[in-house]
Amino acid sequence: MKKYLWVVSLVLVLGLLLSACGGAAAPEQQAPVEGGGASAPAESDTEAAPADSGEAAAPKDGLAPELSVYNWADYIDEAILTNYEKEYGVKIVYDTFASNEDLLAKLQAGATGYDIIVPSDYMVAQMIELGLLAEIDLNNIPNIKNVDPRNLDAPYDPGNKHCVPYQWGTTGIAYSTEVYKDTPPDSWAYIFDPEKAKMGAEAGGINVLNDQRELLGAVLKYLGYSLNSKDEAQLQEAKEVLMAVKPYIKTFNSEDYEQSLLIPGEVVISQSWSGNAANAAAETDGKWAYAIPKEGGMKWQDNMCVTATSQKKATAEHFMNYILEAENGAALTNVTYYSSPNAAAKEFIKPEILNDPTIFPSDEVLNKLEWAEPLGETVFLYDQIWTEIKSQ
Ligand code: SPD
Repeated sequence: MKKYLWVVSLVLVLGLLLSACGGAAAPEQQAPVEGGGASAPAESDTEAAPADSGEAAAPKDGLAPELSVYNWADYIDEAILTNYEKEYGVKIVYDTFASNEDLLAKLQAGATGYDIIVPSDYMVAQMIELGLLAEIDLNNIPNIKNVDPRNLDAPYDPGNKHCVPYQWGTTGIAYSTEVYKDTPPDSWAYIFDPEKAKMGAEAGGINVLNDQRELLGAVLKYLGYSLNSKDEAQLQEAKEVLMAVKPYIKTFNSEDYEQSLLIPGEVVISQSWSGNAANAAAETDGKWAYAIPKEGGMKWQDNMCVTATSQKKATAEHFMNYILEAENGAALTNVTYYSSPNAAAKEFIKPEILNDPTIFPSDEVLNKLEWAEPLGETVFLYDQIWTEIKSQ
């Protein structure tokens, strides 16, 4: 927090100096500012820098020439970015992260080059508390009307003062239907019980999400506890469970594990987000399937938010409004296979996706699942246990 304030002060002082020299551009046209030694996303780092041949068009309507978006891996329809660039002349610099904690660490290290970020529910609350998010003006995002009211005004951001919904989903188990044809994994035991984990390892391999809230949360559910547990004994027990199966875990991967599901024999079972699993199922004609364990798991919603350091709030709000257009909301889900919070998008979503209960689960299934909540001071215990698990 202190470091954050220091960086903000530095940016303000630099801004004042520039305007005193008469050389400052209009706020929406300033380039991202680097801070604290952390780098802003370079174009060569981008996952989906849209390729546009020829001269870039001038930005329309007073928009900034460039906007930086920092999102989860495998979570965009690249055509949306290209179309936005063509339509509005705003170049999108796109970069990805692996977990909410990685995103937070990046911002806390002083990176100030990101305009739009996509944190999940509990992380939105944490970031608001840390002063890392700007307030947005919903008058500039009229397509908010397209969003299902059930996805708005969540406890982590009352009144959507900082963020608007992007996509939502669940966390469960993706499994090879060939390997697990007689025993579809209906329990986290298939990953966290040493005997079953050994079998998964011998059959090809187990992947778990490289995400501390997700992985510790799944073990806590397996043990019959809340995934928001702040009880030290329960957390130590969860750590022991993980340490016992660690030798059988082939990869801790939450970024490109979907690709590894498609390589025969690479992995046969994986802790997975619903959309990645549904994508693997579609791409393999059902050689992969998805199950929500009987002990329950996590439901979550990711959100588009503007960073407190962004100099391009109006352009960021314009882009967020574009994503919330019905056709764009549908295009996102048709590519990512995650659930859409956009009610108006539903008529454009492919029927096989809209009717897939792993992508749009019933209320009965959703009621078995828990939202992750901010952990307060206990976050340090989670950090410590996570470091021990990863390093031992
Ligand atoms: N591949 C995209 C994954 C998005 C997952 N975000 C939600 C994580 C909640 N813990």
